[in-house]
Amino acid sequence: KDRKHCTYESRVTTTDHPLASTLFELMSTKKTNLCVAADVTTSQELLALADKVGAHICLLKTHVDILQDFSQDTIDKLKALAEKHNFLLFEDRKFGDIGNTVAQQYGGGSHNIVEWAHLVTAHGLPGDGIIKGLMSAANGRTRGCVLVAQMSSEGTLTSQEYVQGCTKMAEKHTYFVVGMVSQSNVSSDPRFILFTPGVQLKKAGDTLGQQYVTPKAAVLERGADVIIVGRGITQAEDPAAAALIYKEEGYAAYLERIEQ
Ligand code: S5P
Repeated sequence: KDRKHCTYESRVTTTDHPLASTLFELMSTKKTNLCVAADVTTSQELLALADKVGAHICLLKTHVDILQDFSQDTIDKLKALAEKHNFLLFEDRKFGDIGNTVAQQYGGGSHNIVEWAHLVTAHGLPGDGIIKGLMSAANGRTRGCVLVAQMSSEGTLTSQEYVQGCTKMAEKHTYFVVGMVSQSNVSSDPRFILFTPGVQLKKAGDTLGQQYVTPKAAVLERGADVIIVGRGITQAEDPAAAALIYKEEGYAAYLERIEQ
């Protein structure tokens, strides 16, 4: 059966990856396909935001390198909030180097990402050594990666051939790759989760090349399983209320899609 028409619930058991199962399970229990992009610059804002939107999301996506005051304490508190509200942590590091380098960036350094992030993003550009490098740093922990197959930004260089290359790479490593960041139906395989950023209800874009579609268009036209929303929520007057709206829009579109 085509991915687009499978329920999240049915996909709990058809994936090869324990974290994909966990994610599908909590998406169907919490009735949400919303991932909030928590692009804020202080730990206080990050934790406050996670607590406000936590009930409405399946994933919290971070860029911890933009925090001015990153610390282990922040991570401990973030983990506690993830437990409290039942969501997973997704560090959008967009690894893009040779295996040996990413293994060090992922498994150590100032952020020790492997220790706390369930999922991380990586570019397919270097070839599958990047996956082998990440896996070597994961060293048996239950961790997963999402390959950036397409981007939401104007002038993106990802050709059809590149996208196919990423999909093939994912297929070869289903025990580590849980899916793709995409802007279209790059795979009909229900094992893969497609994450779509560039989602906003009110704006068409920003001044730096970001391009937006609505939650409905992301899910129904672009094949998103998970919608990623940043400023539409983080810059709203009431982020919790905005998250609820995006959650409802995204989930309604999903319910419509599985019926098609
Ligand atoms: O193609 C992409 C891939 C990603 S992961 N385009 C994106 O915008 N992103 C990320 O999604 C980006 O790094 C940011 O964290 C989020 C979009 O934020 P927004 O404020 O534009 O919704």
